[in-house]
Amino acid sequence: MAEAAQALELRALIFDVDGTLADTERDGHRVAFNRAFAEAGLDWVWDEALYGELLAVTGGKERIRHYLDRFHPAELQRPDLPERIAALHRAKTRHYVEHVRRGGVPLRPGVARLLTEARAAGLKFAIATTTTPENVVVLLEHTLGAQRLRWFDCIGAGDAVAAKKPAPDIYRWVLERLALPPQACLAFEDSANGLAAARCAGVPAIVTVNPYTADQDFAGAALVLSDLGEPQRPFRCLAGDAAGHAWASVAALRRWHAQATTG
Ligand code: XBP
Ligand code: MG
Repeated sequence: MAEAAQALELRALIFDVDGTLADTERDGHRVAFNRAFAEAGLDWVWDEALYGELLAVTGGKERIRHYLDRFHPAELQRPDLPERIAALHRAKTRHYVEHVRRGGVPLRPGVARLLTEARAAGLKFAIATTTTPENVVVLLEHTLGAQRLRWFDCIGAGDAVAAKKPAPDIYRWVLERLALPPQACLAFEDSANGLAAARCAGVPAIVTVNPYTADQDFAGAALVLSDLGEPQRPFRCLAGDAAGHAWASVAALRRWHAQATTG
């Protein structure tokens, strides 16, 4: 007799950062890149529309290289290219960290509430992001506080792995440290690149869209939502079956995880 697949219990939540925990890109990272370019005497300007296109490439250093390839290909011949990109990116990180320290980046709806509830329910937390580790730490410290930063068992970020999203490497790196199988986790992402990374690592994923990613293809997501929602401010369910829930609670996550892992 064929046995029904035994679904694994939900044990951990793995969060992307940029676009998922907070809307960091348009007014945070983009502005920081432009400040770094101006500081270096360069006339490179990434406006909102261009930045939306450049987001197809994850990772700031990789994004600068991609921009040069498209708009200033002669730059790629410079023998000091890796050092030049690294220096620009260090300056960009400094500007971004200053921006977050000034309180310039709030968490998205439902994030702080869900973390508090999920912590009380005994779920583990991890981060899987392509951004630089110090950007993650400063964002979490300035929004949740230093105490709650310690709620995260593992922060997988930036160059911890060679291949950034959509490659699954950062998810595999995190899963190894959590010592959990992918099906015992739920990922939160905002982009097709992030969803691809989670899915390729076998982690079911919920997508909360933002203006830069709303039109992307999220086939394979467990659920696509406008945001995580609050009791007084429900999310909009854009794809999938939210099973009657109107905000992401622990009960909702357990249900969505079961739906995603039992098919
Ligand atoms: C985030 C990124 C990052 C940030 C910039 O993607 O692509 O590059 O835009 O961060 P995801 P750094 O949310 O899919 O992880 O400049 O520190 O790389
Ligand atoms: Mg993201």
